[in-house]
This record gives sequence, structure tokens and C-alpha cells, in this order.
Amino acid sequence: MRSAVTVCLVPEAHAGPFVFHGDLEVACAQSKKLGFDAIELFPPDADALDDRVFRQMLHRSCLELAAVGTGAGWVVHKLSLTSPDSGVRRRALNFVASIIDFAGRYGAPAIIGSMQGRAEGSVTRDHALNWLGEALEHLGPLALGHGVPLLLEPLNRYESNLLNTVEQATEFLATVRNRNLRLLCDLFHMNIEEASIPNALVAAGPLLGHVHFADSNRQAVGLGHTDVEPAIVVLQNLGYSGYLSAEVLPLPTAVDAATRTLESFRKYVPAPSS
Ligand code: LER
Ligand code: MN
Repeated sequence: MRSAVTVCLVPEAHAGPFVFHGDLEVACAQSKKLGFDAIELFPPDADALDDRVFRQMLHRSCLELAAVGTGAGWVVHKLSLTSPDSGVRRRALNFVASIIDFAGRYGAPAIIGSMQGRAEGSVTRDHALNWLGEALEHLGPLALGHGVPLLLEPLNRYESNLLNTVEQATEFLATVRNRNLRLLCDLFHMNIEEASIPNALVAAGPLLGHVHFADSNRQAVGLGHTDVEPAIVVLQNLGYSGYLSAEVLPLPTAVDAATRTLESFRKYVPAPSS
């Protein structure tokens, strides 16, 4: 397993659960200094960064790109893959496609979290899941073209009413024809929705593609009351070799949250001996 830490470049998401905000260069320098393997990026759009500059920044900091969020499509542009407005759905699809292409150039998967939207008004859950399924069938192959999966994240009930649990998400993915889709299991959402986080991870099994490493209060693991150890044991037994990525609030400070995250990570994944 590898460690990652989130970096948000979207001013509108300044209060969001991201460790570093705003200055990518500072975030990369801090992440390198603390010993993270990678950063996970939350950009405003796919054109926000100059490819050459970003590549150099990652290279200089010896960091990989773990994943890229698409949530700015919702936060900034109010796009959703399940909007009742077909024009909004189309623009949402294009937005996610552009992030898949951006992330794919760095060998990283894109994440569909809040862009999955919710069932409300005239949109029933069945309607929404049909549109979401169509979108994933279109987008999955784009990710495959970059040799990466596309990540779908079940969210807690206060953020979406489509897919709250791993069971709902695996049942839904079984109805989608594309096979290049994986689940992002966020320990914060799971603490709210799952009867047992370890059992849900077992149920995700080979569909598991990425983990958001967060405690019950959305702070760094170790600062809340989630019993993380049994979850890690399941991940180890599954042979999960992906990221534990800290999508947590920068509390008490960004550096404290990052340091605490890495301390928790190192309890289970010792640093490679040099
Ligand atoms: C939102 O709560 C979340 O967990 C993100 O990873 C998805 O946009
Ligand atoms: Mn998450």
C-alpha cells in the first residue's frame, strides 16, 4: 500500500476535506518532506495546470499522482451526470472525460464522487442510476485508453441518495457493461453507512481501486474513533496495493493532519529500509 495526501486547487472548496489548499508547489514540497508517496489532486478543471510544469514539480518532489477528483464540476459549475437537464448531463460527461484525459497522462485514475448527483425532483433513483450507468459505459473505455480504471465513490446519505454503501455500489456496477470501473472506499463515508467497514471492504474485494484514509470526524486517521486496524488487515489480506489517500480536514493545521496521517500509515506500512 502507498500513501497519498490531498491537494485542493479550487477556491470554492476551501472548507472541503483536503489537507493542502491553494499552493501546489508548497503542497508538493511538504508532502515530499513528510515522506508521502503521492498526491491526490482536486483541480478546478483539466486545463488548470501546465503539463510540463506539473510534471517537473512531481518529478522534483519524487511524488506520483494518485488520483484526480472531478468534484469541481459540481462545486464550481453545478454539473451532474444525473441532472434532469440533458445539456447539463452532456457538459458533466465532457468535464469528467477531460479530467480522465488529464489524470491518465500521469497514469492516475479520475474519481466520480459528487458528480454522480442525486435523485430529486422529477429524477427518480432508477432514472439517475440509468443515466449514471450510461455515463460510466462511455467514460470507462476512455480511462482504459490510458491504462487506468475509473473510480466510483459511494457517498454518505447527506451527500447523495444514489449509492451509499459498497453493497449498493457493487450491485449497481454489476448492471453496467463496462468492466473498467473500480470502487473508491472512503472510510469517512463508510463509518456513517456500513454496518462493518472490514466486512464491506471484503465485499468490495477485487473491485476495490482506491481508499480515502479518514477518521470518523473526517480528520486524520488517529484523531477520531474509527477502529482502522481491522480495515487495514482486510486490505492486507486482499493484497490491496493501491493508495491510502488522506482526504481529511486540515486540522489542527494542514501539516499536523499530514504528519498524523503518515504516522498512522506507518503503523501498518513501515517505511522501506534504505
Ligand atoms: C466527498 O465527500 C468525497 O468523499 C469526495 O471524495 C468525492 O467528491
Ligand atoms: Mn472521499
